[in-house]
Amino acid sequence: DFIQMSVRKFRGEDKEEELVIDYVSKNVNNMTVNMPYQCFINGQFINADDGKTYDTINPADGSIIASVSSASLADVDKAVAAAKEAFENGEWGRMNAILRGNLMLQLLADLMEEHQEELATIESIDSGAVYTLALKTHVGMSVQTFRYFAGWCDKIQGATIPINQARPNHNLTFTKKEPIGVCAIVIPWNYPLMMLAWKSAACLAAGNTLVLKPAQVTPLTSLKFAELSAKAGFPKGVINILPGSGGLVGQHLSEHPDVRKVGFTGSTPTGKQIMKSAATNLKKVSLELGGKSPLIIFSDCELDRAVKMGMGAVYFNKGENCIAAGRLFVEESIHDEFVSKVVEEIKKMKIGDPLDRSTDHGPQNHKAHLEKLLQYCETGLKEGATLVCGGRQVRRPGFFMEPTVFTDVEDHMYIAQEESFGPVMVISKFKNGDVDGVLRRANTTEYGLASGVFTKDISKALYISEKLEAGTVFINTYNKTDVAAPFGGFKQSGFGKDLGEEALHEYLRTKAITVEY
Ligand code: TAP
Repeated sequence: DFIQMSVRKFRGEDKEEELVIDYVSKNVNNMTVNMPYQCFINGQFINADDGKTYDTINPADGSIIASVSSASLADVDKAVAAAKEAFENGEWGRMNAILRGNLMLQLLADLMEEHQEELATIESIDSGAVYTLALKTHVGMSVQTFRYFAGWCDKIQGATIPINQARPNHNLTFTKKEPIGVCAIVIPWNYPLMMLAWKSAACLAAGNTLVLKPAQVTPLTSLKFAELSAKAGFPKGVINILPGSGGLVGQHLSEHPDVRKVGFTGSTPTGKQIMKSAATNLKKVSLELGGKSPLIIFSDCELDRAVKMGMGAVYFNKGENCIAAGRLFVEESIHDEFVSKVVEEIKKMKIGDPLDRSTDHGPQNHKAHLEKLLQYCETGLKEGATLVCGGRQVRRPGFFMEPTVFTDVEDHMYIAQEESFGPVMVISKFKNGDVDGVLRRANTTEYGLASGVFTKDISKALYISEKLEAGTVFINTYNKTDVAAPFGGFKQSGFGKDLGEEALHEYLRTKAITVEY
C-alpha cells in the first residue's frame, strides 16, 4: 500500500484517468475469465483505427475464443508516438529507479500473481498449454522474471575510468548507462506471456518504453498483462500492446524511425527480415531465433534419468519449446534399450483436455502448425527414417498430435537438419566411444541455441560442453532455464541474451562523460 501510495503521490491523484475496459468474459476452468481484446495504446483499450478484427481460436476444440482488434499502420504510429512522449516527457523518466523497481516488483508482479489462475487459464485456452504447466512455467516464470529484473532497477551503474591527463590539468571519465528510448518487442506463440515477460521486464527495468506485438494466434495474455500493468500504476504510454499481423505491425515497428531497439523472438527467416528492416535507422536488435539443439546420450549415463530428461527435452510444452532437443544422438550400445524405454513412457502419457489437471500432453498451438508437423513426419518417412511410434493427428476435436519417435535418422535427412517445433523425437545412433565424431555431427548445423549431454564422466561432459557450439549446454539435465542465467543462441540462432544481467544491457546504452579540472 505504501508503494501504491508513493506511485500515486508521484503521479498526482488528479492525473489518474479512468481505465475503461470492454471484456470478453468466459466461464471456464471453474472460474470467470475477463479478457480485454482491443489494442492497448497510451493507457487505453481502443479498437484498431480501421476497425479490423480477427478471431483467436482455442486449439483444444477449434472454437472461437474472442474477436481481437487487428492493429493497423496508423495504430503503430500512435503507439510509437505515445511511447516516445512517455519516454521523453512523461513521469516514467523522472521516476526514481527504486520506485520503478517497486512498481515492477510489488505492484505488477504481485498483481500478476494474484491473477495467476486467470492468466494461466487464458494462456491454456489460447495456446493449448496444459493448465498445470501454464500455471507453473508460462505464468510462474513470468512473475519471477519481473521480480528478478525489478531488483536491477536501482543497480544500473557505470564506471569511473582513469584516462590520460591533459597536464597540468586533470581529467576524469565516467560512464552512465542510459535507457535507449522506444523499444519494439515482437514475440512468438509458444510461451506467449513468458516471451513478453523475458523481454519487457529487462526493457522496463532499464527505463525504456515499449510497443509489443504478440503473435497473432496468441494475443490474449498480452492484453490481460496490459490491463494489469495499468492497474499496477504504470504511466500511460510506457507499455503499449498491438495485436496484429507480423508482416504489417511487426514490419512497421522494425522500420519505424522513432523505434531505437527491436527485441525479437521467432524464426530465423523472420529474424533476418527484421535485421534488414532495422537497418533503416540502424536500430539495435537482439534476436532469439530457431534451434535444432543436439542432445548427446552416452552409455555411461544414468539411463532412467536420461530417458526422463530426454523426453522432457522433446515433449515439454508439446515440443513447442525453442530449446527443445531437436536431435538425440544415442550411443550404439544403449540405443535399443533407450528407444524401448522411451516408447514405454510415451504409452503412459495422457493426451487430452489441457485444463484437466491429469493431462500431460495438450493440443498443438494452432491448426497450420499441426499440419506442418504432420508434413514433417511424412518427409521423415519418405527419406527412410524409421517411425517407431506416433506421426499422426489424434482422433479427437482440436489440433492434437501423437508424441512421435523416429530412429535411424541420417545426417543428410531433412528431419536431421530442420526443427519441427513439435513433439517429434529424432534419434540418431553414434559408434561406441566416438566422442569427436558425435561432436562433429552435433555441430553440423547452422543453429546454435541449446544442447545437452548425459554422462557420468565429468571430464567428458566438460570437454563436450567446451566444444559444442551452442549458447546453452545442459549437463545431466535439460530445460533448466533460470531467470538469473543468460539465455540465447549462437550462429543462426541469433544474438543478444534474454534473462540474467546480460539481458539488461541489451536495453541500455553507454555514455562516456569526460571532465577536465
Ligand atoms: P515467426 O513466424 O518468426 O513469428 C514470430 C513473430 O514475428 C510473430 O509475432 C510474427 O507475427 C512476427 N513477424 C512475422 N513476420 C514479420 C516481419 N516481417 N517483421 C516483423 N515481425 C514479423 O515465428 P513463429 O513461427 O511464430 O515461432 C516459431 C519460431 O520461433 C521457431 O523457429 C522457434 O524456434 C522460434 N523460437 C525461438 C525462441 C528463442 S528464445 N530462441 C523462443 C521461442 C520460439 P505473426 O503473428 O503475424 O506471425
